[in-house]
Amino acid sequence: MLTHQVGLAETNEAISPMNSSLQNAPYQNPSITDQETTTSQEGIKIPSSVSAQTNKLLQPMELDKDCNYCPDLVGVPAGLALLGSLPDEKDRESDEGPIQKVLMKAFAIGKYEVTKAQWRFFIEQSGYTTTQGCLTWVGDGYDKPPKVNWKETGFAQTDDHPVVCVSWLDVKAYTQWLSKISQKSYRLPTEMEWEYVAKADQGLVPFPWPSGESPCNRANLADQSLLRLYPNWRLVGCNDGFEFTSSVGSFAANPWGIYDLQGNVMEWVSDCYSSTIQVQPWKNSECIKRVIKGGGWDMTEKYLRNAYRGRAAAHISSTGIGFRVVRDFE
Ligand SMILES: [Ca+2]
Ligand SMILES: [Ca+2]
Repeated sequence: MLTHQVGLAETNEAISPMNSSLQNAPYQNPSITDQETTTSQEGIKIPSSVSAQTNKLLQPMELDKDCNYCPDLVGVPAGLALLGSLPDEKDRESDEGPIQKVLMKAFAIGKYEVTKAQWRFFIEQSGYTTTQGCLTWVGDGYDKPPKVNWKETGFAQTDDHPVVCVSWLDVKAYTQWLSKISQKSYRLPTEMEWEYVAKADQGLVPFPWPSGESPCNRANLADQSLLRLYPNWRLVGCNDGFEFTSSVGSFAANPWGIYDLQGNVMEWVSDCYSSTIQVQPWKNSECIKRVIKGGGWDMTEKYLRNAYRGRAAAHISSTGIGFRVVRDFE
């Protein structure tokens, strides 16, 4: 369950960076996407600066937050990421390959999706104006009702629900602001980092739960509770108890102690979408769509698979898309 609920009374508190338990650790961990890579005989792509000295985190570990309204973080260790899905995976799509093996450096990632309270604090402190026009299902298609935005989503949300109606441009601005006020290096996860954490050393599995287990026990997805409002929607045949978004941390954590990677809201990642998995960063400034991972409250199990690759243009926002952050070790 959520353990960091914060009250509105704290909204105007001054931000003071807190000491991270890893602040003085000897990490040198720039983003893997900024690195040159070499390929080993086994076909594993290895960032050139990876070494035993720069990856000392041996297991996932909760870290201190950098400020009251900063996201909770979990440090994840260096390790081998397996990206993509096996050809015989149920519901696999053609853009989920070729399978990549990449040696990842340690980094910290949001324990939860960024919440509405955390987003409100950003807006109040920065004066940022969120992208207008939030895609919303209106019964016979998607529209952008003028009154729907991150504050008023058209369904009930409390402060510990994930923020939605935020575009890729908006969430990038959030990470830049967070970096400035915390004096740490925040950014969106790369697609590789997101999938590395979602698979959590379990191999090329479609989900973090055992085959055959009801997804409604493990994630907030498009379940039978949506039927009343979305009678023609594609739904799974079970009930997870939440029509729309749920409080972050309402379902069990994955093996690395990270919540809601699958379901609740889809999550923006930094990568530009292409028809195959790209290990190297997209350098083209004319990126058309950004990748979205994990499926959400309005999607069926198929879209919650670790390897599924949603996508949307950077200026698009919707009631189903949110995000989580990554923080580099200094
Ligand atoms: Ca649900
Ligand atoms: Ca999610």
